[in-house]
Amino acid sequence: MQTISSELRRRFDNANSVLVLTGAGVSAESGVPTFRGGGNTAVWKGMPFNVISSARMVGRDLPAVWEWFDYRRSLLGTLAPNPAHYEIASWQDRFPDFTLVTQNIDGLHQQAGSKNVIELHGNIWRARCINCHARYDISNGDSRRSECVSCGDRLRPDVVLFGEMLPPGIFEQAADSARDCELCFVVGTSGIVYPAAGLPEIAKAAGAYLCEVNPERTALSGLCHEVLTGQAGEILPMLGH
Ligand code: BJW
Repeated sequence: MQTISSELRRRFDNANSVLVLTGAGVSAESGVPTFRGGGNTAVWKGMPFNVISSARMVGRDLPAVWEWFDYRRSLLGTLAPNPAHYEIASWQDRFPDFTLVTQNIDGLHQQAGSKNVIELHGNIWRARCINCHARYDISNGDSRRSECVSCGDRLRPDVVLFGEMLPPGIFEQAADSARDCELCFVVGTSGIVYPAAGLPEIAKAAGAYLCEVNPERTALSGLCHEVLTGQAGEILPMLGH
């Protein structure tokens, strides 16, 4: 059974500024498949996710990209936040300076009550015009329009695919918080997708104490001061209580 070290307990109890970086693993206990390590989303109709979730595929076959995201929205519509999401949401009232940065596009942190979430890779519940970049909420019901009201061009999912830039300023905002934090948690990410995976390095270089929460070792485990081995929904509530 994983325990919390006295060093981490002391730091957690006294911290002013805390940053949490989450990845797909934080939603795994809600039933959202991760990208790496098995699950239904790793392959879609014979295509690996890094092929279908790519800038190239938007150019080549936008309807196929929509089919993949429509399927994932339909799955997500049946799922709910888990204890890890709720625990992280409670930390925004616990620490004077708290930042949540997520690579996830599922919106489950917000559903659990987290505010001001920095979403590095966009949100599956929004569409965006490929021409004028107007954004549309597509969280209500199954229907979504396929053309932009403003300019008539095609819509695409408002998410960051492989080979695409992050939304302007968003990484810089996360990096500023990483530079300012005393304690940084890296939860449920394989830590191989950049620039997100660079945030813990930035935090450590600025003097933060790094703690990973993951059932498996990752590309970032060696960088962390402490590794808590286990499911986020079990480990994180141990910290808060
Ligand atoms: C649990 C658990 C439980 C299970 N509790 N844990 C520098 C070097 C090399 C390459 C690059 C570089 N900089 C940029 C690149 C290229 C690329 C990249 O990083 N490639 C790497 C694969 C090498 N990056 C990009 O393209 C980014 N853009 C960019 O950098 O722009 C500049 C540029 C432009 C053009 C050319 C070059 C540069 C954009 C990245 C966008 C990522 N998009 C995706 C898809 C989003 C849409 C969709 O959902 O379809 O985002 S990819 C996918 O990976 C998704 C995730 O957010 C992201 C990270 O995955 P994550 O969250 O870590 O999940 P998993 O599945 O990998 O891991 C789950 C973990 O959970 C595991 O560790 C489990 O053990 C754990 N777990 N159960 C806790 N209960």
